Amino acid sequence: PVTPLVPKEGWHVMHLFYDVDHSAWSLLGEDEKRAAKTRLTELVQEIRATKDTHLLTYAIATPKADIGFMLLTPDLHVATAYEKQLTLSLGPDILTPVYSYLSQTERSEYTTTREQYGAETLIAEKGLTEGSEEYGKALAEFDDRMAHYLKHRLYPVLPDWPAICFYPMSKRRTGADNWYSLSFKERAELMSGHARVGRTYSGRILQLITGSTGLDEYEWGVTLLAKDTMDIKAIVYEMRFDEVSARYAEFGDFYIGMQLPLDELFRRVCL
Ligand code: 76R
Repeated sequence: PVTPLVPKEGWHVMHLFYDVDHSAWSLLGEDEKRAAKTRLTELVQEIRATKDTHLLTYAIATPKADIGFMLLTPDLHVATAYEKQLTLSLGPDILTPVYSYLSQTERSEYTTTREQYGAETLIAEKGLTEGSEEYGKALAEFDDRMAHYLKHRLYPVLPDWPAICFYPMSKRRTGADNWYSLSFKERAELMSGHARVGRTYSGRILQLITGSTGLDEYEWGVTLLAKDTMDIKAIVYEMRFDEVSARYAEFGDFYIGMQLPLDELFRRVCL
């Protein structure tokens, strides 16, 4: 047996994008087509039944790709085995990989601590007096939110919200704009501005930031789930004005998908 390749904390994450080869598909008989779809359906069920493993299935808008999968699982061997099986499940040559991204869930380097968040923010945001009962309550609420947030970063359970947006990004390293030559304090301060913008989208955007330095082309994968594509457009636009993105962010290609159960997904991509 192969020794599992599991990170000390968190999971491996693969974003997989495929084109459907309709000329290869059209050569299959009706029985073969039905058998192929059953194979993929059973594989998806098997993956979803695996411990600590999640799989999102979605249709991609525009011809950038047809089908997208987001796979989260601890062991890189398991992730890779499932990825190969997903690719082949409809038969050889039916699903052609067009883009993929490998990353890991990670805790944030800058997650706001109680001390950082503390008095000033609560007083400014909620008009509370330090030491009052409401102030204590607000701090406790903050602790709850952060505990939940930390757990979500490493071991996320993603909701079935219909719109999914994926793009990779890095922090700039050119000339005077080198994120990696800033001190921790400077970076943490900048990131708190980023988090402030992000928090105003609570309930509308579910974001998952996964780290990919040394694993893939960019430094992070950004996955955004939303109920309204306008919220995706709005948050990405608003963040462009925030210094962290305005000055330091570099982006890869954007993929927009619609989460769908498999039978709907087959219909959507004309299988
Ligand atoms: O509350 C907290 O303290 C968590 C703060 C937080 C961190 C540390 C946070 C909050 N993010 C963090 C880290 Mn984010 N995020 C992005 C993008 O398109 C763009 O311009 C950027 C893409 C979006 C849309 C987004 C949304 N974030 C990061 C990191 C790691 C940086 C590093 O380590 O240097 C990246 C790359 C990144 C990018 N962020 C939030 C959001 C949202 C919606 C939140 C609020 C989460 C919440 O509190 O519910």
